[in-house]
Amino acid sequence: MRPFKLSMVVAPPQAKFEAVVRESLEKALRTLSEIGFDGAEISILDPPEPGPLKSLLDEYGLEVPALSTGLNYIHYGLSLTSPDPEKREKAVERLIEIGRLGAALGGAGVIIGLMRGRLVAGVDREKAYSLLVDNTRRVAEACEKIGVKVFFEPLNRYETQLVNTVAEGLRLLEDVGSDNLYLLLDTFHMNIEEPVIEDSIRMAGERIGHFHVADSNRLAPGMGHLDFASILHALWDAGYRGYLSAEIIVKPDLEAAAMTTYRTLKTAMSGIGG
Ligand code: LER
Ligand code: MN
Repeated sequence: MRPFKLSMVVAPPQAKFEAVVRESLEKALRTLSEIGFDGAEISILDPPEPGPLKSLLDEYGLEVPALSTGLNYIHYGLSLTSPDPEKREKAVERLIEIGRLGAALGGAGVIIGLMRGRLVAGVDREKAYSLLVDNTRRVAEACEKIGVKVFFEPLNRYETQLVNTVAEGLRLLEDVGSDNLYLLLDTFHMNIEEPVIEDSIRMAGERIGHFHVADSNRLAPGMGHLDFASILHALWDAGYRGYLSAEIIVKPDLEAAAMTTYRTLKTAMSGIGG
């Protein structure tokens, strides 16, 4: 048995975000299943009916470890810290709605990444942080009742000014104070923000709930210069036993990127967990 299961982030073809698979869902799931992936992380814009999605996942024998949500910020401007109260409320509602979909898909966690928002005119840092804490708590508590976890992702400084590092992520978890809230760590962001990726993984320890992999250039693991054997050893030592979910720029094409991801991670995992 492998120490970690493998998935890849799949988004609708119209998604305005490049580090994801943007093919028809059927083709993406078929490709991942044929290569040997265990799951697919689905990026949700407008939550679909769970039935047909579940049938397709069952057909290809794939689980859903988590649902990404950032498209709701990119396409609709929904953010937990928006100066517009209506957008903030819609962001909270949308995350909970995605939580319900996650429950219907067997317990897929809900990701808060870009939906935390950015610092914009009209909301100062202190106010934005307090909105972030309060609204993240509302989502975490509602999702606890629904039976799905919430994963908060530190993002690098070029994407937001709110929670860039693992240390800031841990502080947010403490300020929110919910046992249903975990960190999602992403090697692409950590490569920019953390002094030593492995040390930050060990520091986050049991608070890691989900894990995104991409190489230093956000291409498939193996196409940049990150040391995945070392990173995955640290992740295992930290007690994490969940999915490695590839959130990558798909180049040169889906088959090649997925195959490179699969081979690199399989090799990096060999020798872990004995
Ligand atoms: C989302 O998981 C992510 O990593 C962000 O870079 C989205 O912009
Ligand atoms: Mn990510």
